[in-house]
Amino acid sequence: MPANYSGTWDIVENENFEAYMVALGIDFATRKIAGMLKPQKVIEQDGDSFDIKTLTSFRNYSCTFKVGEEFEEVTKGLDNRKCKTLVNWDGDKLVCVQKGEIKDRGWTHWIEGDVLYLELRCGDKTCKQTYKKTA
Ligand code: ECB
Repeated sequence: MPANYSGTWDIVENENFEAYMVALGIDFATRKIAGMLKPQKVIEQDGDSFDIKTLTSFRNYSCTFKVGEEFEEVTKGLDNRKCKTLVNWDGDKLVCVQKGEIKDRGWTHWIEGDVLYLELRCGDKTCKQTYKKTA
C-alpha cells in the first residue's frame, strides 16, 4: 500500500522560492507577487493516481498523473514550458523528474504525520516548502 497524500494542506514555510523562480526565468514583477502568496495544496490520490492542485489568490496550477507513467506536462501559468514528466515512488516519497529545456528539474514530496514536505528543484536551486494538514 502506497502512502496516502490526500487532503488539504496549507503552506507554513517557503524557503528559497525566490531563487527557484529566478532559475525558472520568472520575471521580477511576477516573482514579487508570487513571493507573497500562501499556496494551498489540494491532493486527491487513488492508489497511484494523483490530482495535485496548487491554489493561490493569483493563479492556480493543476497536475494529474499516474505514478510510473511519463506524461507531457505544460507548466501553464508558471514558466509555461513543456516537460516530459515522470513521478515514481521512492519508498513513501514521491519523486518527480521534469525532463525538458531546463536540466535537473523536478520535485519530491513526503509526509511526516500531518506535515507535507515539498522540495522543488531547478538546476542547482532548491526551494523547500512545508505544509500543514487542514482537512
Ligand atoms: C500556482 C502557484 C503559484 C503561482 C505563482 C505564479 C507565478 C510564478 C511562476 C512560476 C513559479 C514556479 C512555480 C510555482 C510554485 C509552485 C507551483 C506548483 C509546483 C509544483 O510543481 O507542484 C507539484 C508538486 O506539488 C505539483 O504540480
